[in-house]
Amino acid sequence: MIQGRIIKGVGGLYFVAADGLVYECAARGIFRKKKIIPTIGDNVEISVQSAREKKGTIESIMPRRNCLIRPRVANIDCAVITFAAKSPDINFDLLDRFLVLAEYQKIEDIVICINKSDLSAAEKISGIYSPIYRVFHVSALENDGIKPLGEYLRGKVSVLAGPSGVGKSSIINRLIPGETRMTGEISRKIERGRHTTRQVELLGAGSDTYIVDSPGFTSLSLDLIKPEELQHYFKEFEPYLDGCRFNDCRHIAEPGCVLKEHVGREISRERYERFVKLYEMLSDN
Ligand SMILES: Nc1nc2c(ncn2[C@@H]2O[C@H](COP(=O)(O)OP(=O)(O)OP(=O)(O)O)[C@@H](O)[C@H]2O)c(=O)[nH]1
Ligand SMILES: [Mg+2]
Ligand SMILES: [Zn+2]
Repeated sequence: MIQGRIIKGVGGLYFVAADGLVYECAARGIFRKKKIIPTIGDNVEISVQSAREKKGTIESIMPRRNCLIRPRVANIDCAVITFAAKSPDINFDLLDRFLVLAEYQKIEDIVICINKSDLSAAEKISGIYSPIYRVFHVSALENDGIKPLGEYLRGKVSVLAGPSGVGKSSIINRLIPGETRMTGEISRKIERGRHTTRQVELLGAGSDTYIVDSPGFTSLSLDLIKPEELQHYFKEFEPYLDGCRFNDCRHIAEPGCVLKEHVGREISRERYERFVKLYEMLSDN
């Protein structure tokens, strides 16, 4: 039995990196019976059927530290929430949803990456988000700002998540030179329409470093989250959650709400307004 990590799944088969090799593995039937879905990023034990053909079977799956839902990846160290400064413009509702979902998934290290800095400076993002999260401004096109991002991700398993067309694959192409991922640009040249990433895949980026490219999406459901929990996923609210007059203050319209006193000061009014909007949406479900 050897230990490895699932880096890719294709039609019920799993590719497991172990001891510097990649094994093509089937999963034991028991997983399906127990409704356990082997997931990219899983640490697994495999038995090797054929060393020559590099074929094996997944025998067991180690407990997961966390598991992101969109994209579905387990044991993530760092979520890089990726948007573009322009083209497409930043959808702040969607940005906050990504952040909330990452917080809800208990990803310890969450950073924001704003690509296409060649098109706009994205000052608004810095103003609102830099006090809360580390923000990287990069241009995959001009290979600008990529190095500090790469250094930050070294030794971690990271996922680039964000809408379609913001340049996730382009950034990864810069972070992992050599193996070129398909991006929107490339396939326009071969005239097959715009290429978007379809596969979730763990890409090796040096020793102990993995980066997950993922398909972009334009909406993100937060239905799993209870409205009263939402306050815990707005990270900058944390210092002010316990001071309110009512223990179960929802920080919406209650008298004696201390959190609201900090809106427009330590808490950005926009972020607070999006919190209220999300809260109301979750309450309507
Ligand atoms: N101006 C500019 N364009 C960029 C930059 N990075 C990527 N692009 C372009 O943006 C388009 C989308 O890039 P992709 O890397 O395919 O975007 P993606 O986020 O992987 O998209 P999906 O796979 O659909 O989720 C392509 O036409 C890229 O050439 C950048 O830094 N500046
Ligand atoms: Mg892509
Ligand atoms: Zn309150």
